[in-house]
Amino acid sequence: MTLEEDRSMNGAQSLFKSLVDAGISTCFANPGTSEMQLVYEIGMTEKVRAVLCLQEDVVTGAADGYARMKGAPAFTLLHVASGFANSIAMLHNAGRAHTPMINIVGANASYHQPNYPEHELINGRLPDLARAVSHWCQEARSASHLGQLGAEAAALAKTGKICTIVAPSNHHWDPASPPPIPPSLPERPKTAPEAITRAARMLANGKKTSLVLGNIALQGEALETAGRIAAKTGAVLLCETFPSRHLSRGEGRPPVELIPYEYEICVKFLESFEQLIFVGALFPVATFAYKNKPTLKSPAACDLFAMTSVEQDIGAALKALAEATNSTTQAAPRQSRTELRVPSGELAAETIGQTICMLMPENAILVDEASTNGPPIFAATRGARAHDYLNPVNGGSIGGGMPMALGAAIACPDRKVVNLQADGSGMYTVQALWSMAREQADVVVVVIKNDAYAILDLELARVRDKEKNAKMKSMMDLDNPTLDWVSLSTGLGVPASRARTAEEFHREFEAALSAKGPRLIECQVAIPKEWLALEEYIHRTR
Ligand SMILES: Cc1ncc(C[n+]2csc(CCOP(=O)(O)OP(=O)(O)O)c2C)c(N)n1
Ligand SMILES: [Mg+2]
Repeated sequence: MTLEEDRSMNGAQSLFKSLVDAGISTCFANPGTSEMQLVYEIGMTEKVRAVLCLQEDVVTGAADGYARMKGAPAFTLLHVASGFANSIAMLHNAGRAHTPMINIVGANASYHQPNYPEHELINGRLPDLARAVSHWCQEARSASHLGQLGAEAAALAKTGKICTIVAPSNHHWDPASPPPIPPSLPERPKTAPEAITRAARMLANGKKTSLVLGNIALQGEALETAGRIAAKTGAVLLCETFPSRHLSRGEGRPPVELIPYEYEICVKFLESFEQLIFVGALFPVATFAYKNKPTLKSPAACDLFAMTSVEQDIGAALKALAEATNSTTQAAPRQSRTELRVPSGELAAETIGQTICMLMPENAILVDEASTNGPPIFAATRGARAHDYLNPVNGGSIGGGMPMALGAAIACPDRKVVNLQADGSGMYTVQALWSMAREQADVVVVVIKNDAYAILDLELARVRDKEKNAKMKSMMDLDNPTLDWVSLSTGLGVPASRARTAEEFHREFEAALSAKGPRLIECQVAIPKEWLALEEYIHRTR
């Protein structure tokens, strides 16, 4: 019997077999009617773990966090075009972060689509929609095709791609052939030797230079190699503003500074650099255009050289650069542990950071969606115990913090996850708390509550001629009513407490860490004076 003749399974079983055979067995799901055969088959197998999320951006945000920490994809289960549409903001971030992911989007049975086309958007446009945020998207044409697409998607996703399979429901229940053996992964292309030679020359010419790292250059052996090169050549190690994958940092790791997001702060930060060499990282381009401002945040005279892209073999490129700069036996610099005292007084990003630096356990995962309060906490945690740092905002969509923390906790059940969560961003995907409770995800969510979309005050300062009025404020303030995160959290099943001083936070954080399972701490903070001064400066120099 050939593979085509063997119809011992249905399309859904063939699809799941193709994924499981490729080692992809964790599913973040929000199903509907057209996914019931898929739900049934997942229920019938021991091999797939399903995690229900109550909004689709939680599904894709969690799959992003999972894959970044696991280094391998999860798959999502989403319901028709409307469900998929809800998942797009976090898919967009995941795509920009080169996160591997497979989406299974159920659709109406192929023969029924003409009868109820609205479900697939007008005239079955779901694949068009999916293509906008997927590197690869295919609609299954038969039950057997589902398994074939699963095998193809599994191979491609692992190279850091978003793969979406649109799956009409009749192909789930119809008889299907077993899936083919997944194609093997193509080797990543190597960086051209000329590019390595050029970077080595730049590192030897005496100019102030940085190696700007992204993606897997920020982890493991690749980071060690970058550290050796930096120690030998005097280059400064920087990390792209929103690192794709994750950044390994803290005690014992080669220290890497984050390129700031905020335009004016970044321009100042980069002003002394004469050369930037990029290794799997993006150029420091402003996320948005600002009136009368250049788009690059680096100095106009600075020489920017993209040595290696994320598509290439980053580890091999760094090794080659280490050889070209005689750095292979050089010791990499090591971050030392910061010794701190228990902070006291005002609760602010700095004191929150001090506590986290003191107490966060070895090998923790720090998920940073603290927005305006992120940079001081990042600075305060340089000398924390060794940990991995995740930033969800790669594509500029906010709301990834809690979903990503959920996914990271599912991927790494033996590691503590600390999620720094700005209040406005957190409200996009607050449903993630419920899944954390249900899965007993080991996450401490630290909500930084400033009752505002504070960052937008800066952005408004760039364009306003007069003071902001009450109507403008009403579009950026989160008071009236103020959010009660303790109630929100407990209502969604996650025990929560509130801190108003540095001492209270220290106590609450220590208690939260000592328990296993999710906890939330609401931290009421003021908008810092430095931030108000920056707003004033931006307004004056607009
Ligand atoms: C999906 C999405 N919607 C809207 C925005 C626009 N936006 C950018 S920052 C921001 C407010 C962030 O506020 P918060 O998370 O409370 O952080 P804060 O600035 O107060 O520190 C908004 C609404 C966005 N980036 N992404
Ligand atoms: Mg806020």
